[in-house]
Amino acid sequence: MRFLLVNPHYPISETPSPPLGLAYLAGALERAGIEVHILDFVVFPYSPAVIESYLKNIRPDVVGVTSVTMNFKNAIRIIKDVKKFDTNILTIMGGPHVTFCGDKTLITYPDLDVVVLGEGEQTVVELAEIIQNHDDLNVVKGILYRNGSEIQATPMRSKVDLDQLPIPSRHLLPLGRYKALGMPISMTTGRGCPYQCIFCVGRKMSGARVRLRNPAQVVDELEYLNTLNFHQINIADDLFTANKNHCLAVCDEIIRRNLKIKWTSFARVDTVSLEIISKMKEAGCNAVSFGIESANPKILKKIKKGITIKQVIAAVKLCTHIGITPYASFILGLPGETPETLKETLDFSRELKKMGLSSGFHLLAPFPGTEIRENSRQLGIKILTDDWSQYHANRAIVETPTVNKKMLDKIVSAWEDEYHEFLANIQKRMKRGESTRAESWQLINLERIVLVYELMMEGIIEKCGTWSSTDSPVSGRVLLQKLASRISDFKPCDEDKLSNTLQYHLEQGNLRYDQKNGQICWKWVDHLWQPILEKGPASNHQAVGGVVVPGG
Ligand code: B12
Ligand code: SF4
Repeated sequence: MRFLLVNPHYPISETPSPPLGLAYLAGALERAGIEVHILDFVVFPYSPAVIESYLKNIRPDVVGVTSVTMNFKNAIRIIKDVKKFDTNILTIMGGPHVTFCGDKTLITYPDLDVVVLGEGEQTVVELAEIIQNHDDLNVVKGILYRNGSEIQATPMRSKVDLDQLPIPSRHLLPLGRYKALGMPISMTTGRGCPYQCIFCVGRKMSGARVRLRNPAQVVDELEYLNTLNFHQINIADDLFTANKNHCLAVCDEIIRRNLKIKWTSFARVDTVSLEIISKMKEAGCNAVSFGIESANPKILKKIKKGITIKQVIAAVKLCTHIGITPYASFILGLPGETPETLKETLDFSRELKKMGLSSGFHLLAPFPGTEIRENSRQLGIKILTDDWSQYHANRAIVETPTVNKKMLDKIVSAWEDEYHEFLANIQKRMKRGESTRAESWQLINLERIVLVYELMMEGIIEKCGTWSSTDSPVSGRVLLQKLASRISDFKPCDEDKLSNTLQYHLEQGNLRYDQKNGQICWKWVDHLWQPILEKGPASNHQAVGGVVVPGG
């Protein structure tokens, strides 16, 4: 029995982390003795031919694809590729999109066989057993499947005990690529959120009851992640500060072990206090993200956010006082939004900026499963499209009676222009030698990320990085110059910038070369497998039939 799990493409601008959900599923499958591979199109180039070559080499019995709403179309394209290759492969999909529109999805896309609802660790293991024994799918809880022309639903599964789950199988993920792109790595200390924000899917996925992991095991995992040298670790709990005692216990354990770890987390402005924020700071937390959503009290009430402007200001002041960077997320286009409330929110974010808060703005995306979508009419929201690829929250897909798409899109375009001007301004001052070190670093880093992403997604190192060499042994610097020159012959670019970027990644251990059998071969370091918390040697996840598959 072999599983192939796939992460479909979505843009780097969303600062993706290595797909934790897939690593959890893989952990559960591996523990059950089932062979599993992961293919990640966020950091590898996608094409039907690539999928075909993986399928030929791995020969999976089941292909499972994850998706959020905005990359659902990419996910379904992969499912179609799989069925085109072999109709006998069972195709399954899970994640926060299909969990809430599984029936419709199965009806619309006959190539998809099964939808897994909610948490998938136990479900995939049971599915594997059922398929192996040729039993009926109806005994597997928490799925939707096609039975002739009918869509069958099995009873819901109760939520898992987090301490019973295996450590996520991160050795199967191309962590090195995420690290080279400067993305954070994530982990969770608990799942669930007791609040009721009407635009949120997270709470519905993980449940209103907060389930917590043993703090010592949490810190074991943090300690392991720290050895991987990502520039940032993100605690991806829906709400890390949901349970004060747990939050303090995790921090205390980090402090007790004297670990020097930089991490970030999500919080609510009404769940932080001097005690919590000071302890988080002492334990290495350097930034906290708050969902503020709107400055208008009536809107906050309508969306059941349950916070006040006074609490927002207090939380921001508290963080800056203690030395933790506060971030805020606002949503525009919420129920009750008017031109006046938009101005109120934008003005408020400017006020908070003066206090040291950085803000990110999203436009409302009414995801399947949310109260805001289900009750859109009563809430005065007009949903403009069901084209899921538009649900990225960067362009308007809803209107209120007084705020139309044009008004919302204009605000976003203005921010985008402002951001580009900001970067152009640093560039100008950098050329004149007037920029600060931090500004120059910010720009250089951004340019590096863009270049590395292009190199990865166009497969340039793979195309240009292998040549025969009879000279022995040649220094790394010479080989790097040759690589840069081969790349710039292939893809016109600034050779100095390219050389510096390659040099940087060689030094950071993100890029490496082998010199053997008369060949030089450059490659990205995909896997950062460290045996600290793993369950034994990585099994057969390396080269399969000439194609290097993720793993090992
Ligand atoms: C941390 C987080 C992030 C991080 C890291 C994301 C990442 N990919 O690593 C950051 C900040 C970068 C981020 C970005 C975005 N996020 Co986010 N994020 C979360 C958060 C809080 C936790 C996700 C997580 O790590 N959960 C823990 C893991 C273990 O669970 P999981 O991934 O859901 O996987 C489990 C199940 O879903 C299921 N499953 C998942 N896939 C599959 C596949 C198969 C085959 C099977 C069988 C089962 C299965 O089994 C897994 C194990 O139990 C969730 C809230 C939530 N609770 O879902 C929102 C959430 C997933 N994010 C959301 C959104 C919208 C986004 C963005 C699109 C932002 C935007 N522009 O609006 C981007 C897109 C990134 C992406 N593709 O995930 C929405 C998704 C809603 C939707 N329907 O699309 C959520 C639900 C929050 C919300 N608004 O309600 N996010
Ligand atoms: S507090 Fe955060 S996780 Fe909880 S329901 Fe609101 S938005 Fe969702």
